Amino acid sequence: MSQNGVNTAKHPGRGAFVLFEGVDRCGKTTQSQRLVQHLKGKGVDAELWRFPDRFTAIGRMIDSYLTGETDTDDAAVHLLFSANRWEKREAMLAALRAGRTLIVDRYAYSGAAFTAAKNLPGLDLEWCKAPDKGLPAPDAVIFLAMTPEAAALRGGYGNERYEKEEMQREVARQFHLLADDRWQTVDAARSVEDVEAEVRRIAEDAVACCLEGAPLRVLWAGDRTLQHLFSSP
Ligand code: DGP
Repeated sequence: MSQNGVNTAKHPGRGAFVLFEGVDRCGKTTQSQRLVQHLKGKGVDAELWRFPDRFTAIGRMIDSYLTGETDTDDAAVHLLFSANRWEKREAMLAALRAGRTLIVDRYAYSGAAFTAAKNLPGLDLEWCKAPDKGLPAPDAVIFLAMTPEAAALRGGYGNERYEKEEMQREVARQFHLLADDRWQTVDAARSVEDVEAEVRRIAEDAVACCLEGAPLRVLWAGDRTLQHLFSSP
């Protein structure tokens, strides 16, 4: 029933929401993919999600902004990124209710950190957080810590809008201001296997807590929870 802290038996508890955050090229994609495979191998119903979801109508606008095809006002594009998360909220809740664990590559912390990193008048970190308040909060945030310089050495940045060392340095600074009680910093400069071992431990703990019925919290809203949505009929 229980291996390495993960209970794989059928249970009335909900799925866990495990989030990866970090600067570009810190290894989120590799680690999130490996984690899903690992959890599935242990009999956990797990699925990989990624924000921005570039395949919705809003996501296509975001994609065109990121690739430089279009220019959009900074405040407006910030709200598009947030809307892209809100449009997935119902599906996210339904999956968690069905007992599915979601491993999510970026979410509202990236939303706040990337816009705040632009240091634009009026768009401070509190303003940046506001539109995402009320979304489901992650049960664990795995912050893959890596300096932008080290990240740049990993094959270099691509050509998208934010893939520049100076921007990434400011994003890292903003991320540190966003660390909360669900936040776990993992040194991502180590080998894939070492990072993975720590990631597994954090995720398995979250899965176990949620199986036992840990309430899903509301993002950036203190102790508010969404537990009423998870009660049995
Ligand atoms: P990715 O598909 O994970 O490589 O993300 C694309 C880029 O968009 C990356 O540089 C991070 C940035 N990004 C992700 N989410 C948000 C967001 O909500 N707001 C802003 N401004 N940028 C974001």
